[in-house]
Amino acid sequence: MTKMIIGGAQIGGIQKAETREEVVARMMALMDQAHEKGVEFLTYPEMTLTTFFPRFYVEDRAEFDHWFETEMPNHATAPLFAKAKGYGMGFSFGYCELTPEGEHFNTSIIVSPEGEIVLKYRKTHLPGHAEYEPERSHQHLEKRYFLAGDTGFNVVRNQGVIMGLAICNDRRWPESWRVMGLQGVQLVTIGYNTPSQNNLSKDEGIERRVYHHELSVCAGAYQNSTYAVAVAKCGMEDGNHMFAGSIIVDPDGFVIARATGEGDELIVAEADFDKCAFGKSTVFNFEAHRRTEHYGLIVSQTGVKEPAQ
Ligand code: ING
Repeated sequence: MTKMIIGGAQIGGIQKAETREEVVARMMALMDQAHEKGVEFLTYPEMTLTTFFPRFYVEDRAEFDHWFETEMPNHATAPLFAKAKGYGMGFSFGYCELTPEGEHFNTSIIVSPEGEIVLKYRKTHLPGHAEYEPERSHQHLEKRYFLAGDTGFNVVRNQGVIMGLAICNDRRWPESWRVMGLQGVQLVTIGYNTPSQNNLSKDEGIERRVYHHELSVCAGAYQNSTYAVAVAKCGMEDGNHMFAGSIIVDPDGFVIARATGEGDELIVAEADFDKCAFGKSTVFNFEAHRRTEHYGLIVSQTGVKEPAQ
């Protein structure tokens, strides 16, 4: 497979009161549109099934277990899996996972056209904080409700393409991209829920945050010569705004499709995965150009250690 029509299914705000079934119906409507446009692989956002509940604080975390899925597929999502299988369409989407062992993860999966989960990824980079912090304009408690992911950044050959997963904040960390790049990734699918304002700096407007989002995805795609689909859950959720800006980026780091609104919206582009090969064999021929003997600090050191004087 060298050419494929790929799609991004941007999802507008999901209110607290919205049921899984209502959300899945919205997802299936976008899948129908995608099928009509010949989409063969469709990416949905992070936490596609629920509102972005880490904006709310609860003392007893168990109160929020109802936001999590204990099995996948399940009663609510089975129709989505069936529709995709009927269309012969692969897809990825994010949801909150509660394991039988009681672990809570921010998870995304890739599902093959045959309806099999061929890759599961648990979000590595959890932004925000674990305790209520009154100085913030709004809370961002992913560190309270999720464990840091234990899967790492793996790839899978799906539909003849080497595909990988990242979730939201992961896109800001070059390590996320490079670990997949070192596995030959040709399509990185990313869902995100990004608040439009910085909860510690009211001066950072939405434009700067959208710029950082796009900068991160375009840089990651270019520096690893891979396509990327980055899809938002966005718009208003119970009075809280998250920015849109869903994009499809080619292996040279150029945006080739972009959402125009803040609601449920499909973006589509034709990917020619042979285009990945040129960058991987020239500018980003890792084997020819990387000097790993000088990269040790990236793995051996977590935070910054400045020189003594
Ligand atoms: N959201 C945001 C994101 O990384 C954030 C949090 C925004 C971190 C802006 C840093 C700067 O897009 C999630 N859910 O990770």
